[in-house]
Amino acid sequence: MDLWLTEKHSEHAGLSLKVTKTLFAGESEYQRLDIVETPEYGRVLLLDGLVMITERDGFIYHEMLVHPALFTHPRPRQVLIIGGGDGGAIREILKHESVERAVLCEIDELLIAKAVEFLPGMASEIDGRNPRVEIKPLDGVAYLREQQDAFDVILVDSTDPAGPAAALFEEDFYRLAQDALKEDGILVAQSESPFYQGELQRTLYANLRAVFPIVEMYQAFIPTYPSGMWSFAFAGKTRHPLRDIDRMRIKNRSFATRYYNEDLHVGAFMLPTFARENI
Ligand code: AG3
Repeated sequence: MDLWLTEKHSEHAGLSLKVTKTLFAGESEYQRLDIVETPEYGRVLLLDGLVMITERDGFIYHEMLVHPALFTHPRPRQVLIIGGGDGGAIREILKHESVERAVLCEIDELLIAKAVEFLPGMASEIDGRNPRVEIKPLDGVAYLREQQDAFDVILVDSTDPAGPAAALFEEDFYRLAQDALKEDGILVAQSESPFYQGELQRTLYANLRAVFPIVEMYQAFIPTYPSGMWSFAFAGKTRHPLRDIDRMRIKNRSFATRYYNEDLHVGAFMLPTFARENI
């Protein structure tokens, strides 16, 4: 007998995956957590029934969340990630040799523990053993309130804006982030699907523009997310992701990537007309 899971992306469409095994199913203080095995996408992490990351296409999301900001900043040393309990973004951050400290501010400790247990390829750096990684099991808003002039880059690796993540899409949150960033600071936040969430994007980008002088949207193709077309918001105090990059620094990077490269860094910011209208 076949077992399938479906995530609805709209009232009448969705993504279906065949499931061969359930590795974990449980509930934390904050959300429902499932990790399942699928033949097509490998292990899949779901929060409240929504696909957060898969072993097969997760590299696209994590590379694109991390590298555009870290290659636009002249020398990122202190990096904060809010959310990101699967550890995939931390792994990418640590590939940058300039990074001295990567702080993971993830509210859900059960998520971290289960990622370490069942998603070793992503979560290998969040098991508490890497001295460059600091784990703060805290609410992102509460943590940011205590931080001033502390980070070069802040990455928001959140769920959809419902439940615990809703506050991470608000203007007040972006103001706290701006205060927590140093002079050339950059914030990047996952900003949902331009195809399905135009209205939400317009609010989110207006909130960012109220706070940061430089705001741009870039996109990546992520097959398991709603519509496959996913976006990230880039917000900078001084650095612009197209005008202030050194293509040779990206081309001559000391580590391999499977999606991100010096051409794609530029290309990702070129938007179709309907998406441009959302920012
Ligand atoms: N964060 C973005 C996932 C949002 C996907 N939404 C959905 N499936 N409805 C992923 C967090 C992984 N670190």
